[in-house]
Amino acid sequence: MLASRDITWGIVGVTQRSATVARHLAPQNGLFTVSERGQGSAPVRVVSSITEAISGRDNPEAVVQRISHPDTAIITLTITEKGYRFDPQTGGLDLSDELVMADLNGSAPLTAVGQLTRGLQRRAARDAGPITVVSCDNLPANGELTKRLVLDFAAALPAEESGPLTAWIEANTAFPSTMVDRMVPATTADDLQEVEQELGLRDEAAVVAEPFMQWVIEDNFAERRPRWEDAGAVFTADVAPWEAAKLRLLNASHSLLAYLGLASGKETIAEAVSDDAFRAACAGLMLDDVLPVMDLPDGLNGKAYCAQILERFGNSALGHTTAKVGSDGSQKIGLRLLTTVRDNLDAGREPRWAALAVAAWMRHVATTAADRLDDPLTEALHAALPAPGNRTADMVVPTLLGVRNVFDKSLAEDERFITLLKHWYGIIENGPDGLRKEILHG
Ligand code: CS2
Repeated sequence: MLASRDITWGIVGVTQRSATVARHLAPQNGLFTVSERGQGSAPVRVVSSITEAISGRDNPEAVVQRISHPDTAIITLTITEKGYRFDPQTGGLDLSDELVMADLNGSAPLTAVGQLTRGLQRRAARDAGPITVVSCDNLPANGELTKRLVLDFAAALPAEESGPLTAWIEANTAFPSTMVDRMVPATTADDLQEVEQELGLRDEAAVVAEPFMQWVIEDNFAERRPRWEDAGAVFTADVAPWEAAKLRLLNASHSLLAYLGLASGKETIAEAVSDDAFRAACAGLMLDDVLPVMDLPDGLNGKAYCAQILERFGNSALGHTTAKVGSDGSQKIGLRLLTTVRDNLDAGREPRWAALAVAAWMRHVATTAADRLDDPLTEALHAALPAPGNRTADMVVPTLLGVRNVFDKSLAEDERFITLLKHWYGIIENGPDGLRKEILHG
């Protein structure tokens, strides 16, 4: 049931690297179910907002066409951190990325930023009117970042194209920032089976999620928008403190749990957080390392927010895997953890728990074979590592700190941080019992 009863809107769904979801949705006329798992779950729901599903990899032209269509008013992006292809050192578009270069050279665009900018370029040519781009990913100032990447792409085009396109983007687009929060693990074969039993129908595109959901959106739209507030979205003038709280408290402790779990054979986040020591480490990260160095949004009670996060992690009906949350670490730890490390060091404090998370990530990288490490920087990370027989704390920590796509120079050279990382790395290496002891009594 549509909360706003407004049926003039619909969604064209676009998949990026894998065409699977588009392939599953097409024969179902875009219909799919959402099943909540855990306490307070609502009954299974059929969602009918998707009018068309396109594989952006197989049909980039259709994506460009859609973006330029006068009926399109809003583009939302949920493409994960690595989908943006930005250079963490500059915050700008990574112009050395092969796919970005190909998109700039005029081939059918395959990157999200390429498709978006080419779509805007055609929209300008068609004079199809203003449009809003809404990033929904876990990145600080995700709206500003997306705008910057689009403008970087436009600026890298030949001068006769880039000038007019940049001017059109400045005059006709809005890029509000948002904070989206809902844990949605990858759907498994068992989930599909369960949904089939509940529904009496097979849904290949079924989505399983926790009951909790939150969407805070900067009230900055170029044109019309659906009444998302009728379904619980919150519009506000400044999303930044909400995003920061989510990234640095929820996502950071999610990553910590994932790497602690991976180091000790825990398959899910719920299993990891049910371990007393790991739960204490998470609470330590949030309460000792993060809350003292950050400003919370008005109206958010820090301690209650952290307690709620731990409770959500404990949802054992969800099956959120440590492998999934631990994937793409090179793209996540900077945003989630290193700001906290920096702020603590600057304040003369010890980022004990944030350093534990980074050390646990390093250990995960050093102990996972290159063909099994799920990370876009696997090649660079493994090239930096010492030979397998030499992967001790003293060897691994400095070599991984040298990967400039992850650590900036000043942090990589901070003796206090290096000492903490080596300390934790050595402890993790000695096995889960010692690790638990050190966390609880260290
Ligand atoms: C998770 C997030 O996979 C991850 O890295 O930390 O996807 C997390 O589940 C969501 O941000 C929750 O809103």
